[in-house]
Amino acid sequence: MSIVSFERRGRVGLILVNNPPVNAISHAVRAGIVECLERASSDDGAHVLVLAATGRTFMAGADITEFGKPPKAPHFADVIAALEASDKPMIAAIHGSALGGGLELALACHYRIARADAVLGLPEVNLGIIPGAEGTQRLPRLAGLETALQMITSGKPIPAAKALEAGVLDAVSPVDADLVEAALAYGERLVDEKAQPRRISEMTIPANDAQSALFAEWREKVAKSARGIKAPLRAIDAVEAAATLPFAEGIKREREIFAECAADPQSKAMQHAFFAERKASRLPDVGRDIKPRSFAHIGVVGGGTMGCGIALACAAAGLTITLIEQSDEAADKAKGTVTSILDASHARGRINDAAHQKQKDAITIKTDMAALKDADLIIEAVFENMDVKKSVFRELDRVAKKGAILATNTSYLDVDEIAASTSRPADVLGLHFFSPAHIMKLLEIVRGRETALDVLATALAFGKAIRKVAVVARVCYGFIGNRMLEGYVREAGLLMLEGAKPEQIDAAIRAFGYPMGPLQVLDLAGLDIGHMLRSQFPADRFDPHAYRVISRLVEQGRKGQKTGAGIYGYEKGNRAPIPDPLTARITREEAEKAGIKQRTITDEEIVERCILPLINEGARILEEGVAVRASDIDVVYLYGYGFPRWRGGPMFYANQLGLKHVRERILHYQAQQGPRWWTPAPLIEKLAKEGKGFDD
Ligand code: T1G
Repeated sequence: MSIVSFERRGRVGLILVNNPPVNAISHAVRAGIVECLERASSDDGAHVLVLAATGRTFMAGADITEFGKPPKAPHFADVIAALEASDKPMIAAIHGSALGGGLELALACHYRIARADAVLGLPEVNLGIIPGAEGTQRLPRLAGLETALQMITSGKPIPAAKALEAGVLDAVSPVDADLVEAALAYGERLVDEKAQPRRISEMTIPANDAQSALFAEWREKVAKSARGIKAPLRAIDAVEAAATLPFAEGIKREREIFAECAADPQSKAMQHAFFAERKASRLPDVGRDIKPRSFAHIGVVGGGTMGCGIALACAAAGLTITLIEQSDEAADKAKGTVTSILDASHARGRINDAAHQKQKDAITIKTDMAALKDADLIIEAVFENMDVKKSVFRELDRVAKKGAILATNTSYLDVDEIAASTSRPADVLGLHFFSPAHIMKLLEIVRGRETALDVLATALAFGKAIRKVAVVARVCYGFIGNRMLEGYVREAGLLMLEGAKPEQIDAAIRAFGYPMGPLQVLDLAGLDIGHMLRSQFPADRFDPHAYRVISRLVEQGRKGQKTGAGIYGYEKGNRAPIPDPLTARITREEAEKAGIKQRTITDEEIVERCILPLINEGARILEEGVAVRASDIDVVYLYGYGFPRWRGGPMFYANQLGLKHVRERILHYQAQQGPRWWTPAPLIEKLAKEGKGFDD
């Protein structure tokens, strides 16, 4: 079937796009639509035309793989113009996701019908750009400024029902009806009614003096939510042009702003992130021919925060869960946790009544491991201690059915050692969730030495089913994310001893683009977590001074927000960190003991000292084969640790800095701090010498 086809059905011409998997609007699609439009307009038997797409979705946007390449005619503007100029009424028939350029093509049509489960959106800001096919000019004219500003600055799609209400759609067809048939019938009706083309570009936005206040309010709101990303604010400028300029000038303005955003490094980073996330689930040795095992029935061992979060994530994906706790009391507590989270989600309107009940019913809590005998995939989420985990796995080995997959949620411990405590190491791997497990998107899949390929394929399919972003790591201390985190936390601790106040460190890292600085995060997660973990390893494994302040705070019961005080103080019921004189005193004492002179430290040094160790450790992870590719490391940091998406991730950021520069700066800190933590990874030495980046 050609990429765009035309056929006449009754008195209606049907233009069908067929460019799997998401009907991305490539050059061939653009040329095909223009060519079919010419054929349709000269077919006298076709009085109304329908533009639709095959497969799982209407056009989901421009073909992002063409970005950065010289654009080839017909350009988007040519296709948009041809559609809107058609003197035969054009109907867009939407199913799946009409996104970006896809929705913009639909707006160039004169009428729009969608299947009830379709979504419509302009997500370009997620790629660091703004809609570039006149969407910023047509959507406000059709749906009003508020709806347009909300959709374009958030990048979030809206469901068909809402789009109908907002005037973006003219009709919605039932999910089980054939959309094309519904669109053709709609076309026949328009023929009977002698309907005329309705061109949005000819509509105007009624000027009113409240507009400048509206744009000012939106600029203030978006400046906060955009967290350093420029595109959402630039999108407001483009929408404002729709309200203040004639259409022809408005699209010129849109094009200028689009070009500025497209040229900005932010958009390169965010497009990198888009593809990196999808690449991460591809393993060189796990082809699509490897069939995943079933995972309909999930077992969870441990009903603490993690266990309940994992159970909830599975319930939200429609899976059945049996959760095991050790006692009736612990089981009741777990039931309470799960119920209160679902009730809160329901109260906030996140889930409807049916989903609320269904997800509650999906989770059965028991106290006998034998209840897991039919589970397909069992996830252990008990206390982070090797002996405890081994005893759980020995029992699972006895109870679980043949072919069941046994996964540990450990954050650090050796998955191979855990696997060796069972008779089925090929069925064992790590599924490292991030807390809270029902919210955080990242899932580190830790493949053991013996993990079978179909077990990996199952884990990848499971990750997609529960809407996680999965990255595969091999076994090492801390896998990818936590292993890199160690250097980040160590340097924050040393910077405190050397004279940078906690609030300066956190502010510098927030200015770099993180939502929270390292010390705020430690107070949020609990200072005792890392403290307890480090105590399980020989002391000389860690820097002798970096954690002294934290250790003393923990010894005084100051474990962070959960105890009302940690590195910072907190007022009751308020999470805002308050610089604390006790921490300052302990820091001075520990600096003196360590013979560390306090000095004024620049924000630039803080950023380099915290970020370069991520890059250096990431390079080691790459050269050891713990991560398959550099972009996987970026995905871990974007989805699990708050690294700013508009910087693409630590490895993408390093490529943009240049590895020669990265090496030089590491050597600069080697001179200041010594070689133990500041020796460039061999891969950085090699690539810097060759003038290459991590992806070369
Ligand atoms: N271009 C090229 N490839 C794309 C693509 C796109 N727009 N969208 C998805 N793919 C690939 C993706 O890499 C993956 O490839 C496969 O399709 C399935 O995707 C002019 C300039 C549509 C909601 O931002 O949000 O229009 O890994 O795994 O989970 O103003 O894809 O199989 O080889 O994500 O079912 C605006 C981006 C572009 C939409 C489907 N549009 N895509 O999700 O599948 S800019 C977007 C998505 C633009 C105009 C501007 C999602 C999806 P592979 P998937 P999914």
